[in-house]
Amino acid sequence: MTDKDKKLAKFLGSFAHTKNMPAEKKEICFLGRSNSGKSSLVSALFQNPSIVKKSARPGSTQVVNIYEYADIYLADLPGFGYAKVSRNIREKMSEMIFDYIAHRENLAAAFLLLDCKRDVGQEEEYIRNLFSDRRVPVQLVLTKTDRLNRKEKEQMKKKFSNYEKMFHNIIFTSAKKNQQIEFIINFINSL
Ligand SMILES: Nc1nc2c(ncn2[C@@H]2O[C@H](COP(=O)(O)OP(=O)(O)O)[C@@H](O)[C@H]2O)c(=O)[nH]1
Ligand SMILES: [Mg+2]
Repeated sequence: MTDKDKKLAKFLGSFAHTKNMPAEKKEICFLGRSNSGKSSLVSALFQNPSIVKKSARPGSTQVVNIYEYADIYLADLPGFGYAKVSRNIREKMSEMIFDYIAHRENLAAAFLLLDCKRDVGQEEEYIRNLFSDRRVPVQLVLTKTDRLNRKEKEQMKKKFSNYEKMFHNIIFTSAKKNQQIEFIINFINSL
């Protein structure tokens, strides 16, 4: 697919509370650890990627960036996993994420991103369970697959096949190489 096949998006704003977010359209969210590739993936979906906001540095206000994408909203959530020492999973994540998952009424689906060199951790399982309590389907998106050679890719796919029951879909992507970007766009359009 060429960049012209992608859609123009519009930045709607950065929000620190779910109650302030626009809610006229259905929404799909992107979340994952810091540096998992959220902003890069969102950029890869747009014909005008320069509108995508860079993620806030740790310590600064945690916000959700919302984009209008044809008939749908796309939400880029704050990354989690910065705090190295914490007693429980919730402390590793911004309250914003819990507020969002619990209260965002127009949520239709979630993309949970994970660097393909990592493994599904407690955080990912925890988040996945929060979404299933709300009956929101979660797609596990493995990112940066261009960093693996053919053999590593095979091993990686085998590793993640253990999680097929846990997720609605498992998608192997590279924002850099435009891998499976069309699949994600088609999924968004199908909702
Ligand atoms: N090789 C490669 N690097 C990527 C890809 N996607 C993101 N990155 C890199 O991973 C880092 C984190 O990406 P970013 O999109 O900012 O992650 P975020 O913190 O989840 O928003 C950056 O250095 C990106 O350039 C990809 O598909 N391939
Ligand atoms: Mg980001």
